[in-house]
Amino acid sequence: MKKLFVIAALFCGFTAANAQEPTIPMFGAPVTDVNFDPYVEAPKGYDQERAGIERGKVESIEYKSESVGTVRKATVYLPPKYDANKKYSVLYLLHGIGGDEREWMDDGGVPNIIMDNLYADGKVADMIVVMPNGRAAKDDSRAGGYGSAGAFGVFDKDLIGSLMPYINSHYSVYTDKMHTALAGLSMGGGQSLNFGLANMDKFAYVGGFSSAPNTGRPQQLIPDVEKTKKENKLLWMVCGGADGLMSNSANLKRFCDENGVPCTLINYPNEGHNFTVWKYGLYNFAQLIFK
Ligand code: FER
Repeated sequence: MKKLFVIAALFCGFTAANAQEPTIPMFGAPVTDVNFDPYVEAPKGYDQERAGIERGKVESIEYKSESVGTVRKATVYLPPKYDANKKYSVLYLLHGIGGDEREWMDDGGVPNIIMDNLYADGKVADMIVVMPNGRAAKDDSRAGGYGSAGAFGVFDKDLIGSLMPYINSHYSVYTDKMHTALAGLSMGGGQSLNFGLANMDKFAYVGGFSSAPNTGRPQQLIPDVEKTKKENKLLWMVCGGADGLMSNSANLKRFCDENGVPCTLINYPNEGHNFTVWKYGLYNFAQLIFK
């Protein structure tokens, strides 16, 4: 089995040393047997640093993880003029198999720039963005690669049991589900769908960007259609049209359409498994939550 992983990793162009998301090839024809939602181009410059606007602040935090048994790191974006006398919503934003708590910031996700621009244009609710390390293991370094898929699977214990309580007690935030969102890219997209839909009392808004094969089967994600319809406020996905992982998102979208569960899946035209799609995901998802 381990051998299979290694072969798959090599085939996908993934090595631990380069520590970035794997190149995902497209197998067979693109997925078309699903109702995609319309792709609307993001405005030019949405991901470029804009002169003359207020900027938020990015900081690194450390918290004690009960489930992992170590002190773990996370990255936090605070919006311009973050004010401890006000209260903010929280978006937890997860990374992929090749990343860690710095991936969005260091590998081209520019979440701070996207959020600064959205704030400047008055397009988002007041929120902070928390970027955890979703590899819930004692060694949570990027070198884990595909071998750490299991650690991604148990991150919910750390997120809900330790990180969220830390954030709730160290920042001026609302703690209820209507002010808490979970989204991520690739492995982080799968985690968001898995953990977000399994914990609708904690997360009302769930986003999956190019979700990976760790994504649960639709019937596992939505075992009770009526409950999901009632308790989830946003189920939003995007994936590149040339990304071999599209079926993970398409399977869920198809199930939702068949069962009357509101759900969005945007097919980013001709795009692969990369930050072009993930930046677009953040830009759009951030505008839809907490409103
Ligand atoms: C896989 C292909 C891709 C897989 C995970 C990924 C666990 C993750 C990709 C990413 O996070 O970018 O078969 O299996």
